[in-house]
Amino acid sequence: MDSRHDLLNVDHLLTDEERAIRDTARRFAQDALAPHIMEWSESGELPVRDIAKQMGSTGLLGMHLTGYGCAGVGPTAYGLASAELEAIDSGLRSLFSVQGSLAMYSIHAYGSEEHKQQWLPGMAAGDFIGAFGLTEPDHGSNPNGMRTRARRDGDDWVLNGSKMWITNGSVADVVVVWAQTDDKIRGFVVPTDTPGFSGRAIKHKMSMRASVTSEITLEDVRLPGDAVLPGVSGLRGPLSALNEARFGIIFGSTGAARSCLETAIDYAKTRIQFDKPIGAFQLTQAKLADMSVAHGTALLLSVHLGRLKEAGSITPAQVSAGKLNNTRVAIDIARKARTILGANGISGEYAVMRHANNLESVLTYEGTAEIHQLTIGRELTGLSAFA
Ligand code: TGC
Ligand code: FAD
Repeated sequence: MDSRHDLLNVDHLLTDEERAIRDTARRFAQDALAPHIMEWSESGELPVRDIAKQMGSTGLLGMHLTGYGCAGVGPTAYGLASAELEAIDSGLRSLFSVQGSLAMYSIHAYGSEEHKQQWLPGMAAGDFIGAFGLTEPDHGSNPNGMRTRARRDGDDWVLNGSKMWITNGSVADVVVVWAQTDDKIRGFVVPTDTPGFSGRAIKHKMSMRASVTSEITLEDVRLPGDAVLPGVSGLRGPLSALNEARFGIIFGSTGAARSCLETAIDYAKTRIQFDKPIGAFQLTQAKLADMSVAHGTALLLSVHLGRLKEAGSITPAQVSAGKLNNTRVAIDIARKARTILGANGISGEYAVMRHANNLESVLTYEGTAEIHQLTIGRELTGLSAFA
């Protein structure tokens, strides 16, 4: 690794296996994704199935899960792969996160053996696309208030309600839908060809253009009794899946930050103003130095949290701290990089504005920055702002 990527030599803290997995993910991202990202982002059209197949055959989907065709790698290796995908685009990392950490994780952790056999191998291979339906039009930060409801009808379940902002919801084969029941919130494995299920892509996004984001409607969706995830009830189900995906974002956001930093350094070395490369001006160097230190410390924090996760001791407040810090750092680096590129900073020819716009979503989804502040505040004071 050169110092543009890794000023603090965080690479030194990785095992050979972690480096090898990171390098495989980097090669895949550079070869299969980077050449197309500008077109996908500008058109707002993402070939999800094709990309999922390629991610699957590279062993990326559900890579931190064990069995059922999943690679079973450690948390740090999973995080490093996440960063390589997000170095291309946060939307591509979203595809990876939602498939592996939200949809597959929920089925892996809480599904019946039949659910696992039916869905996980195909999802790991990228043959089936998964989505995770928690957010509703009127219930984002507070999913506890959700109105989607599952009621018993004989042996069946019947679901009614709507979900909003669901990544891949309109292109998925299966959606893990969270719904109120008489016995708390429960998760349901919903094949999208079930009558009454419909998904519609949300258009006119200024962020995450290389990602499919959808609205889902459930109208008398009738499912067999065994469609419910038997292993969990209450908000603990979706929140534990979110813990996995938020962990991926801790690393992932450093990838977007790294891409912006590299672009800014390259640009500053070659753009001449006042007869000098702009990188020779002290103000530009100050920006680059701050960006590099912030990126390096975010990466260090990621690896530290990865080690805590490996040891099984990471807490939700620590995950919140990582997600809060690293998404803020990444968006700040993207915005600083944008200034260094001047007018070129707003051009799609360079990745920085695309990353900055994507990071607005990353700051909001998987728990907004404010929700993570309040989670940390609750840990520090023992007082809940949500109660
Ligand atoms: P609270 O009373 O704290 O907890 C309820 C139950 O959940 C357990 N729990 C957790 N379990 C595992 N991991 C965590 N991080 C957990 N946090 C809480 C807790 O132990 C309890 O279990 P039990 O068995 O005792 O009932 O819940 P609360 O109502 O106070 O929570 C409030 C709050 C605001 C923290 C929570 O509602 C929250 O996190 N809201 C944010 C919602 C959110 O993040 N939505 C994301 C939707 S998915 C998405 O954005 C995908 S983006 C696409 C992509 O990833 O690329
Ligand atoms: P709100 O909850 O309405 O919040 C609005 C503002 O109020 C925020 O600043 C928030 O921090 C603040 N606020 C709310 N409550 C408090 C409080 N108690 N104290 C202080 N401030 C507060 N969801 C899914 O379920 N599955 C997905 O796959 C998915 N993919 C997504 C993809 C994209 C591109 C985006 C943008 C979102 C996605 N989401 C998904 C939804 C995402 O999780 C929600 O947008 C997020 O949880 C915030 O909810 P909200 O947008 O309703 O904002």
